[in-house]
Amino acid sequence: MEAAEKEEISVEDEAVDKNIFRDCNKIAFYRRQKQWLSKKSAYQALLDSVTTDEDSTRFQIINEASKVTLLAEIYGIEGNIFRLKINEETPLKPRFEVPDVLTSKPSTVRLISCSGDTGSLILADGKGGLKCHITANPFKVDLVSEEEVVISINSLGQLYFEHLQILHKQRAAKENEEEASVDTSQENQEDLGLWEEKFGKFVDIKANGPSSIGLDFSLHGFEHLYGIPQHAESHQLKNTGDEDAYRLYNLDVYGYQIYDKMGIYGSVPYLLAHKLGRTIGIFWLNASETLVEINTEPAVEYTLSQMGPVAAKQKVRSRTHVHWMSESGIIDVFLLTGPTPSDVFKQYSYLTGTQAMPPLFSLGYHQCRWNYEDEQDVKAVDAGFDEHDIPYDAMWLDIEHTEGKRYFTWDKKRFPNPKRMQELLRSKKRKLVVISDPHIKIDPDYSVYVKAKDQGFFVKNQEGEDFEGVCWPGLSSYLDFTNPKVREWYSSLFAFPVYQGSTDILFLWNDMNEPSVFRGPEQTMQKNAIHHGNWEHRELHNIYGFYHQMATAEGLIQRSKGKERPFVLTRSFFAGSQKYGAVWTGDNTAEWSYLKISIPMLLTLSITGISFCGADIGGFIGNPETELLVRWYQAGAYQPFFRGHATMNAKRREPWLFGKEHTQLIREAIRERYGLLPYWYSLFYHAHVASQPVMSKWVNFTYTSYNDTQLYFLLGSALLVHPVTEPKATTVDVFLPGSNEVWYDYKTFAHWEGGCTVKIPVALDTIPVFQRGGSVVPIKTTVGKSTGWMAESSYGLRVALSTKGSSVGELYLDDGHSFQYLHQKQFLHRKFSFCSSVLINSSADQRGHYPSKCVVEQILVLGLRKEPSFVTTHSSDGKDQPVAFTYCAKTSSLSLEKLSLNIATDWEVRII
Ligand code: NBV
Repeated sequence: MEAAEKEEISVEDEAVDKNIFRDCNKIAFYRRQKQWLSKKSAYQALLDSVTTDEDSTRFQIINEASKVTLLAEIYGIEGNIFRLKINEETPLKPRFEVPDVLTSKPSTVRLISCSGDTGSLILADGKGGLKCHITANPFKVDLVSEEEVVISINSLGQLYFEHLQILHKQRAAKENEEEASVDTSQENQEDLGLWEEKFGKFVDIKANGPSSIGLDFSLHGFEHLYGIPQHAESHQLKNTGDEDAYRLYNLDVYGYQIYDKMGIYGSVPYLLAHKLGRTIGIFWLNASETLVEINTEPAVEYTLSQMGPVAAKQKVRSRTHVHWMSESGIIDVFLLTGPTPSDVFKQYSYLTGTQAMPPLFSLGYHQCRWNYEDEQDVKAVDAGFDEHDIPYDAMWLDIEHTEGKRYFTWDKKRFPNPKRMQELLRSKKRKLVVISDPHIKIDPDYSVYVKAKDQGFFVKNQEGEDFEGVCWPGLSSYLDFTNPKVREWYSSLFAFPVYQGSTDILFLWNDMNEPSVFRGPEQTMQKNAIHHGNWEHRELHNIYGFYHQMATAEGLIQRSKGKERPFVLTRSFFAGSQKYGAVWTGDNTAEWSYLKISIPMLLTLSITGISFCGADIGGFIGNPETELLVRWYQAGAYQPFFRGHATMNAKRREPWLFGKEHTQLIREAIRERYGLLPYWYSLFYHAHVASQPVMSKWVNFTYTSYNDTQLYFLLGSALLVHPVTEPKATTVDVFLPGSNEVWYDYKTFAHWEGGCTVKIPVALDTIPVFQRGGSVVPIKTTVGKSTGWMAESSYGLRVALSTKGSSVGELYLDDGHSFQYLHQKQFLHRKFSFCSSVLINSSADQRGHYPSKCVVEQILVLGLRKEPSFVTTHSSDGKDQPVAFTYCAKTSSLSLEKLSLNIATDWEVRII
């Protein structure tokens, strides 16, 4: 690293300097909302102003104090979604509405206005399932399902809307404006930060003045809430009280503090609430800085009357209040009414899109380090994997592979022949992933800079000049990805002839895209920097990284003329980033506590749409002790994005550097991952087409039957993983959910009934994994050097029987890299079902065809109580063939080996 850079950030320094970052009380719009709300001035809906058209119902809302009218619009959206928009009726200038996140204009369902007395209005979706009850004074909206109020809006009266004003000084200069509605008593109060806000040495001058918004939602009967990543916090959201809101503000926080609600790299302003019989979601579509307070009021039972023979008891359901506050924009909120978790996932993905189908290689193991020094280093590390018989799929190059951090270039000394290096990797059926950050070095000899500058593609400062900030290359300008023209141009830079030295095995990594600006306020861009359309950075800060990844993914698709799936990893993200690739949890630390926190962090990302997520294996900062590294590989092998990474001054930690025994343990963990790839790929297909998260905790089990404090998670609905996250562990208490379930230890085949905690003995080679009875898991029976070597290898099926003796499962496969599955339906989707002692392989989707010669070679049936007399296979042409089998009475398991049943055709295995 160059000396100048060292001055900017000390990579040795592990503790987060909290003075660099603001907490709620240092955020002016938060203080203003709190102060104003304490005065309790209510809004009133003017229901005689109601108008209805095909799409929406509109009416005015007025606040007695400010006298400014707001316009509310309520939309019914296909699939049991309600949308409420509130904006000023006649704002001084347009307010920012987040573009590009909704996948298309959502189809509306006409809401019919039913009865309602003078002070209220009832809207129904026509099917009678859901109603929306609007009360005029004070303004409140109740969403009612089956006569029960599910969500109330503004029942705490926290609707807050700062109308745009003319700056007092300007206004005073104008004539005839005495009656303008600015509250001048507030203007002088500097600490309210209306036009100017100070933080340390930074002053944020607000050309548009205060523009903050807020609204409360009461979720009736709900006490379990999840979502609003990204925080290094527990999966279940905690009560925040009044002073400790979850902050959504994308920031580069090196070695972020854990169990903390401060904003880190990405934001998804979406949360889910779950109770017996209903799951709902609230999606707050706003890209400015946002704070969320959560407070649960427990259920209370009280005596209504002491009169009469029996004192009547009344129970008030518990409810959780969610208070959203954003610095700017409009109120645009989607209420997803479920009722099942699966419905909510579909409703959310209907709005923001589903997880991109990853290329198969990207589900393998990734080897990264800041930095692999040069071509020789890459070659040696690559060879190390073969030498130690450890599979891996992608080698990663960090910022030093470029010519002075000029992205899209190569350091000529270190990487004199990048194509040669990629050809070596290609010959091993492996890939290369390189970094590309959004800051562009200011250098008149750097063509990317010159072209962007000439075309006016950089974010601007207040003076209308290119914004300049310091980052890795030194003084840099930042591409304005919010401009579609910039995205189009950036995408074109990935074309093979333009990106010299790149080949089709090169994929991308987007870092520092919060954006990270050294010496900037909170290490990011000033809020009054100017973007395309003259919007201030404050309006769209949280969506900057989303656009960067979008443009990169688009570039990779275009370089292949639309044929190949991209792979792009991003650090910063927003709602909908799942469409563009994978996300990781940034600069974590090589400590046991960070291994632990990776589990709730990834769970939260997964249920908010971002299934393809992971944490740096081993911890980015520092040097993990060997045991921690092994345990981290074991956990990471069962998490969606699986990459080892380390910072520049950490010791080398390729898997074979820790002695034979530990190499073997890491090898084993990685091999387990590769063995399960058919299951992983099928789960991702399910996420892609049916919106279901790959990793989850309570989705298949209600909250009454799950345990938030324990660090386990489910992969799909078949596997439960409880990684060992304690040093020197000899046992792990594993909670197995679902009182009607049976769970089988993946290795020993021991089984337990669900709904209880079991003590599992663990050694250093134990990864506690359990298969749910009732599931079939497809695996590969042999593991290759990389996913590419395994395309033709045989399958195995692990059939774990339910208490009723049945099970079902699926397998999805295609070429693993192109879009042919989509355009030409070149895929296989098979269904396996076991019932009445017969296992059937049938088509799950007749539309798909893929000429696979692969066979099912092994079948393992767990939970078979009786030894069979014989086993036969029955093919679709009517032929029966006896099969040799081994039955183990102790573990109630049946094993069939050396089968040769084509995966693509229908057949049965009959156990008699
Ligand atoms: O590009 C260097 C690193 C990268 O290795 C890491 O994964 C990112 O999270 N990057 C941050 C910038 C430097 C961090 C100190």
